[in-house]
Amino acid sequence: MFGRQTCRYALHLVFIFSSVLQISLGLENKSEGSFRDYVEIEGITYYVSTGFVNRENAFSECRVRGMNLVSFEGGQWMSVASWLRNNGLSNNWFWTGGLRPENSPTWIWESSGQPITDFHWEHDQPSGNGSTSRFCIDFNLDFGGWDDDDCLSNYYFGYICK
Ligand SMILES: [Ca+2]
Repeated sequence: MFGRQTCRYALHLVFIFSSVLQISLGLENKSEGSFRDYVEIEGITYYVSTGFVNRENAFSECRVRGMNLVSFEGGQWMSVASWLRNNGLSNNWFWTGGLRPENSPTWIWESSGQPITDFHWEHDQPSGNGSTSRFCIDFNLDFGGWDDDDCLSNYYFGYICK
């Protein structure tokens, strides 16, 4: 009788501890700005993920969803940046679909092949000028905007599909 009561008490404690653990893990995720979902911004559907992947996998994650890594045309950079800030994701790194092909001086949006005309580089970027490698655009709003990295570099960032 006593044993069963003790056992029930112990199970109750385990339940409480696991609830507390789930709550604290949830808070931790939130403070790290963890996010993975489809969002609509100014009438356009994006998929935003803070999961850490290299450029190649970011590209294929978007293709799997029938989407492309994000391009920013018109006022889309401003509206997406504003959405990210409002959702606590201004200090996350994201891969975009912007790149400069090998041996080319021209930055393009990979999805359309169109030259990029409106840039939002960090003050000391792009740093890959002079390299003949294929460079890809990523960004972090709190760092000040766009950065360029070798597309084959093993940087693990979030990504945005469109
Ligand atoms: Ca750079």
